[in-house]
Amino acid sequence: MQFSLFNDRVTPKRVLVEGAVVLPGAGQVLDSPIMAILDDVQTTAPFRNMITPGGHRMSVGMTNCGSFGWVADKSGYRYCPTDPTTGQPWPVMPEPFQRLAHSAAHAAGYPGFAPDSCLINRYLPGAKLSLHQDKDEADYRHPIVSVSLGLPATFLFGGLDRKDPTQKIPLRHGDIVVWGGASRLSFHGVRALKQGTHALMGTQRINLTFRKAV
Ligand code: MD3
Ligand code: FE
Repeated sequence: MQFSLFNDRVTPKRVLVEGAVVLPGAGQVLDSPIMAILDDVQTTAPFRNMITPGGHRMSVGMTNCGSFGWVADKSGYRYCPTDPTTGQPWPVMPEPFQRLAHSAAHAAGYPGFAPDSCLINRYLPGAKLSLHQDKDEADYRHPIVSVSLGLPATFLFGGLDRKDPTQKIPLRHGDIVVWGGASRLSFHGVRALKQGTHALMGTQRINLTFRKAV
């Protein structure tokens, strides 16, 4: 068996489906810098509830850091070098984020991952993300690294067809999932967040997704 050496608890890494690897608790290396980093990012690029092309306001609050940020508006979904709400570049991707994304991808079998974008999702109680695919990136050979922080959530993942059955997986503080290979285009979503209080993160769930957008 192989082990993740990121965290104090020595935990096995787990293959969810072909190409998708869970590193339980590995994101806890961000425990000490995370609150200051989020504070910094949202001073420049506040969380906002984007409007989908269908006209729906998303319940998840979003912002970005890195050279490109994912944005939604009435005309579609895309990666943009500037924040549409301020016209300014997104905040630089902090070193601890870059290092974690690179090492998690490496541990999952995807060496050389150099993300140029980090989408930061904030879930308050009731917020959810309906089933979707991540298809706005230029090259699907690059994986996506997701880091869950704060309150636990139920993550849903299905297959390559929207109608494929979904599996439920609980994601807890510090859990990292690396999505590559055959899993890269699978449908996925997040159930409505339940109320609670997390010792470090308070009454929210934060999800970081690291992407090579361009
Ligand atoms: C499977 N975020 O930002 S993370 C998203 O918890 C997104 O905020 C969720 O879906 C969240 O697009 C889920 C897990 C995840 C992220 C990207 C994936 C799973 C994925 C890309 C392809 C396949
Ligand atoms: Fe997604």
